[in-house]
Amino acid sequence: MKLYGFAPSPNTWKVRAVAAHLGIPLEYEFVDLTKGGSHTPAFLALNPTGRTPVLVDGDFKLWESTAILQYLASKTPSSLFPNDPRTRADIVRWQSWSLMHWGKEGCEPLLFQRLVKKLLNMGPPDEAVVAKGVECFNKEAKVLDAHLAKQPYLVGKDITIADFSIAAPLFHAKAADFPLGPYGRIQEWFGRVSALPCWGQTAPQAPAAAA
Ligand SMILES: N[C@@H](CCC(=O)N[C@@H](CS)C(=O)NCC(=O)O)C(=O)O
Repeated sequence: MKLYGFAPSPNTWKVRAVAAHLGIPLEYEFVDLTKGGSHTPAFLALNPTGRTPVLVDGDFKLWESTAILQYLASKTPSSLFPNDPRTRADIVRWQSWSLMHWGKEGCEPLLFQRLVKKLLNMGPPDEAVVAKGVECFNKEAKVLDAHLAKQPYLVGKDITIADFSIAAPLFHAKAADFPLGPYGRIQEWFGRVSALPCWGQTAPQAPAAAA
């Protein structure tokens, strides 16, 4: 299987980390987003939305990182995506929350305004967008922190792909100054998730050497 991605992006990193955790070999091809690499005709033939990551498994092309996580974890039985309807629904529930709220409204605006803009020389952060991002981050973090008081991982006592999805943006928490201070249980949980060797094995190098 081959993954086209941009290593520093949480969307690519979490896919590579899950594959490494499951022992699934992935050939990796770096797509240089800083040079429009996801908008070439060759890339658009893989993903017409022009975004990374994309997984190619034989004649099957799959884009959207959440779908890729589910596909990889369905191929190799483990705690990550067990074949039990309620557990799967619970995992998909947290991934859906992440796509729409935790990631989209909280983490991504702060990542873009405070980190991506700096790396790409796109000017100063838009402080109105930052303020809204901080408000949304706090709103969702309160829910996540309270939930993690009940159990060590999002869906119970075992780690699942929901933990990978929701933890991935937090690797850039310091650089994007996420307001994590009041959320001790999120910090403890992230400590457990990020201690898995698969993250280090697939970690991006310095941004300048993002391949
Ligand atoms: N919902 C998508 C988001 C993918 C996405 O936004 N990828 C970004 C990098 S984080 C990208 O490739 N952007 C290039 C572009 O929009 O031109 C997923 O989870 O795969």
